[in-house]
Amino acid sequence: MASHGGVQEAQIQWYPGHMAQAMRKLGERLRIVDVLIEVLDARLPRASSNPALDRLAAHKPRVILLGREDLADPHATREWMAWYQRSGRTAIPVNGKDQTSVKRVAAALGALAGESGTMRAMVVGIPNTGKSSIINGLLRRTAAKTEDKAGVTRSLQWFRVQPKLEVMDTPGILVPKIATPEAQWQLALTGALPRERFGAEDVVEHFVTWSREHHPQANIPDLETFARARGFARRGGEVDLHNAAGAYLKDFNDGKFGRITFERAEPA
Ligand SMILES: Nc1nc2c(ncn2[C@@H]2O[C@H](COP(=O)(O)OP(=O)(O)OP(=O)(O)O)[C@@H](O)[C@H]2O)c(=O)[nH]1
Ligand SMILES: [Mg+2]
Repeated sequence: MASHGGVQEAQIQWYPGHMAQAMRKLGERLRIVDVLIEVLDARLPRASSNPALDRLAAHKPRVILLGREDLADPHATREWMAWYQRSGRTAIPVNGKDQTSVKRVAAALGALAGESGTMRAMVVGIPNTGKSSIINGLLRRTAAKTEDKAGVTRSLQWFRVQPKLEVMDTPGILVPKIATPEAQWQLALTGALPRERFGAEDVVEHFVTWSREHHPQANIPDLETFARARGFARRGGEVDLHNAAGAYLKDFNDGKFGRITFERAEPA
């Protein structure tokens, strides 16, 4: 396992051709876009942001959405909202699967549009944070393709949300090189990296170690315990840790281990 699986050793990175191409196209389309809607993962707002987007669109008005807020620690999310506010930005927590939650995005966009009328917004972010789901929520129908895996949206596409509001869906884009080993396993765990790019067992191991330190009271099982409890034991008593790790990742992202935020905002 260590020879090919170690998260730190392996330097997970994922920057396929469609991302490089999307990044170029984003740059081109930016001129006709009024507002950027950046969808972060509320569980890791720092690691799920893309500095390349900041450079590309430094001067565009931007609404920051803390996506998957239903899976994040609500207290930590409030701290992040205050942090963004202090830095002069608006951050709205969103659950892309919840219509009521997405309505708040529509309201924020409406406020930005003011009386000027038409507005074009571009939805950007790393893979699998819920960009397409949020657009579907705004449209109140399933128009953009969504799926629980990274890299579903492959091209730039406009949707007319209201007579005067157009929103562009874009493919999730990661940085060519993920900054830290923590960010690597956390992005793998939260779903921004496709399963075939990392060793799921290692990712779970990192998470269990992290949770022992940060949430010692929480009832978070190690992989072996989880595997036995969930029936991944093989004949002879051995357990199928590989498939158990896949189920573990799914349970984590279904919120079965509670609402967990990995990164905390610096206090004021
Ligand atoms: N729990 C939870 N799940 C969400 C949320 N938003 C989206 N999802 C789910 O996450 C998965 C990914 O959603 P998408 O909308 O396809 O994400 P995306 O950002 O468009 O992904 P790419 O196109 O691959 O970059 C889907 O299974 C959604 O149902 C959310 O706020 N909370
Ligand atoms: Mg998408």
